[in-house]
Amino acid sequence: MTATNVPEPTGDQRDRFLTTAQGVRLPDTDHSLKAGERGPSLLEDFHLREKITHFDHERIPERVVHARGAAAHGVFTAYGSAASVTRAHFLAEKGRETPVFVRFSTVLGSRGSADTVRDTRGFAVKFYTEQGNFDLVGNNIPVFFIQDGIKFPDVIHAGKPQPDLEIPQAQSAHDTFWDFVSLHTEATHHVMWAMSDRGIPRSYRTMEGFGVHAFRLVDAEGGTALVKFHWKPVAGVHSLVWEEAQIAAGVDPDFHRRDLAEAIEAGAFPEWELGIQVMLDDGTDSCEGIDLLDPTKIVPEELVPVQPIGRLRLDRNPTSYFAETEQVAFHTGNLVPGIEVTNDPLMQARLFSYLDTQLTRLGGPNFPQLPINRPHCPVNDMLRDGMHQTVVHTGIAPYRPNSLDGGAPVLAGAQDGGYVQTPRRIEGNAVRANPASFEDHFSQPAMFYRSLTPIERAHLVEAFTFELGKCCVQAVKERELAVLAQVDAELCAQVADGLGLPAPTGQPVRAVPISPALSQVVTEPGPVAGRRIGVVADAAADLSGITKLRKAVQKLGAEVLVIAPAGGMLKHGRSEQVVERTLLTARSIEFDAVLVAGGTVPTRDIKLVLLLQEAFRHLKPIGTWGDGEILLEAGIDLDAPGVLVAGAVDRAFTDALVTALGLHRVWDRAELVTSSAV
Ligand code: HDE
Repeated sequence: MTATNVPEPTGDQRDRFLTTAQGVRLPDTDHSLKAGERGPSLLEDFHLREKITHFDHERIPERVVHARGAAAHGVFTAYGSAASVTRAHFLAEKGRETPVFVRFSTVLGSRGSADTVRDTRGFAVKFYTEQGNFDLVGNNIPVFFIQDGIKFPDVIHAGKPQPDLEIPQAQSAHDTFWDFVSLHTEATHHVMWAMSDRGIPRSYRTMEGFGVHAFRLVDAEGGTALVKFHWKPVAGVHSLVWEEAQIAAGVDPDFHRRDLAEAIEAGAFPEWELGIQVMLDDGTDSCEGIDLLDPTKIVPEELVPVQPIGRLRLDRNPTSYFAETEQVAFHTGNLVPGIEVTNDPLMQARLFSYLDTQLTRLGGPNFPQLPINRPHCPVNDMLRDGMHQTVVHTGIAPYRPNSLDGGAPVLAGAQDGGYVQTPRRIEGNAVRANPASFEDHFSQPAMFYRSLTPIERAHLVEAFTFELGKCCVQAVKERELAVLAQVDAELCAQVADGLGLPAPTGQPVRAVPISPALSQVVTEPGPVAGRRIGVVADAAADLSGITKLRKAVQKLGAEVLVIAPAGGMLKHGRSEQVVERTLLTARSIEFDAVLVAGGTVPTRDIKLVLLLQEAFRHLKPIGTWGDGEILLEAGIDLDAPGVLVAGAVDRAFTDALVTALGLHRVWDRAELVTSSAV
């Protein structure tokens, strides 16, 4: 065989003979070669040695942060509206479609940790553009803990499990984290977001994403603007309640990963709009007094609106977790012409870190050749050799200038699509110091707190009280209370109350603007695509009512799952329903609403009672059709907000359900349930 007709490895093992890595067909993979049936294994058994050796080396180091993640393929479609600020083709050309791979993650936990822990979420997007790969490596929180990348090892060492016993896993509720953030008060803004509902998203599909730093965009004429990137989920911004997050961490640690994959599988493709806040690049790197180089600050949307520039749709699950989700390597330095960096000291450190960390994690410098990392445009570099080189380069002159390869490769100027940096004046003394504008650590945290609705504030207070309540060192709690006193006296007093400690007083009240965009509670119902309604039924239930309900909500992309005492099929008259969950396998966290089908025989089965009471406590719409007896048996107040009882499944019933689902939670019910649950 010549090199040209060697078959490409397909990775598909179906309908083919099992072989060794050398392609030798194998008759047996269950028994090692032994000296007699009862004898020792023979060293000459090449199959045994290869199989065990490869297995011994199957694991690679997990990411030093963001180890736990889930990803999907999709497409980004540009609106063309960004043409006025950038020459990057994938953003500027109306209707241009660019393939993407998006990885969501938690930050602190190990690769096997639970999805629903309280943490920041990563939102990393690789755009395979025709001008090369662009990575927008963002988070679901628009600010960061630190202003200078040199502090990154510190904040991560403090947040990771404590080094003596390696506990707690995947959470910030411990002394070292609060020790650090109470001493390093520039972290306060990020901490406020992490303790808010943003720290426990309902799903990846309902998270906002932020580029965090200001980027410099360059248009076709060389004009520049500073921008902040925002991803806005079409499904709305929604969160879990704390008890749900805790239950999910045990009952279904893959909660977010499963949700993403199942939504895509069901055709409820998650979508986001990409938007930019555009600010003047006038040499001051600031906007209305906000330092754009300080990654602990936002620019309120009311001040600079987010302008939509394109749409992201995730429509394909990975086929190999390892090859794709684990081996994908994001890098903030993967930029394309028209997108440049700024002097933000956090961004500057990241430009070094990502490429560096992949060398250890992916075992050498050739990881850009891995299929998931490969650009979709031609690559013609002069990088050679190294571990795991897969390209068979031709030519003999991987250097410039050369004459032996005819002077190739040639260089691209701006007119050929080359990445030509915009000249920018840089001067100053070499100093280890921050500008004075980085000093205000409390005004924006105060703005964040005061922009939340009362229920969101209550959640924030509870989160602080929980996390500090898990700390053992009194001085750490007291110091964090002193920090909160600087943010807001009411917040501080409530947390202090919960901890049983005195609240520091005497801090001036800060006059801060309110930014309604910071609240995620909606008053108008949003879309319900991808939402799940659990319907409890038994053989006596009105199964045709379930069919009607399913038809009504399926049109909107929502799903009905039947829960019954046992698996199999339910049959009643001429109606049938497949049982998707039993009372043993169902848990309330999976559903956005829980109903009981009319006619279902009332029971006090504790699993049913728990299902209904949890859904009630977590402020989900619940309901039934028929006399409602079964809800009463479970102790549900039929007059409580968001409890839907109707004679039959009719238009009014399904409309009320869809409206309640679209509002995400029945917030009016909050005061009826104990605060510790929600
Ligand atoms: Fe990262 N970060 N980061 N980070 N980061 C990594 O790169 C780092 C920061 C973010 O799904 C690492 O490949 C430094 C901000 C995401 O694969 C590492 C600093 C933001 C992901 C690294 C930051 C992020 C990472 C670990 C401070 C939001 C997961 C593994 C200067 C804007 C990407 C890896 C994925 C991953 C370094 C701060 C987002 C070590 C030094 C701010 C979403 O290179």
